[in-house]
Amino acid sequence: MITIFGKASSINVRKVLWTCTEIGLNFEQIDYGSGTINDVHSPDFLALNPNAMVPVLRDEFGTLWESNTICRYLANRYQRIDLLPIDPMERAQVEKWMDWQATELNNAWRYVFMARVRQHGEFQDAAKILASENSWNRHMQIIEAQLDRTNAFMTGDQLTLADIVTGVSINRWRATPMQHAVLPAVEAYFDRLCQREGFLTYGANGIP
Ligand SMILES: N[C@@H](CCC(=O)N[C@@H](CS)C(=O)NCC(=O)O)C(=O)O
Repeated sequence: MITIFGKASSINVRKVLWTCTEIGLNFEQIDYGSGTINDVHSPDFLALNPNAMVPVLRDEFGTLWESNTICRYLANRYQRIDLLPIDPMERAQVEKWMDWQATELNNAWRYVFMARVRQHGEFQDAAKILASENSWNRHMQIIEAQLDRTNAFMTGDQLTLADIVTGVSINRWRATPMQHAVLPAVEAYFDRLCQREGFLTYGANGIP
């Protein structure tokens, strides 16, 4: 049995839940993280992930943390070469977007998301909110240009792990109250993703 530790409101947990759904895996999900009754700082959880963060995956083979690593592991374990191709360049194109999402894109949205969605008191500097909003929109323009090229998914005609990490991020961008750049290719892509059960359940499910 696969167990996913982490709340379904977490963007990083949602990537993993969507990947499981895309592969057709049975799993149990246990809520962990702020806002749930299960504390990531408990000794039991820290033994799973010393970073005190979700998601964590546990299966018969071992325990893993880091959401993108978990998604790659699942695609490899269940031989879903459509989600993570074998050809080195094709695979690297998918991983490029995964790394970019985890580093560049995530850093862009953090401040304005904490301010506007989480309404966190420590994230209320107006200049920083604007800078984060502008940076987030600039990063979204990069996705727009890529989707203009492929006219389908992030790396081509097929859905890959690049779309799972990008899709949850686009949902967050659309659902965060702020000024949004006009991005028609991103909107068409969002509609395309909405045809997938995994995205409807864990991506476009009303949670930013
Ligand atoms: N790089 C990590 C980041 C994980 C992360 O930031 N998780 C957040 C939720 S999205 C978390 O666990 N926060 C602590 C909490 O919710 O208590 C990954 O991709 O798995």
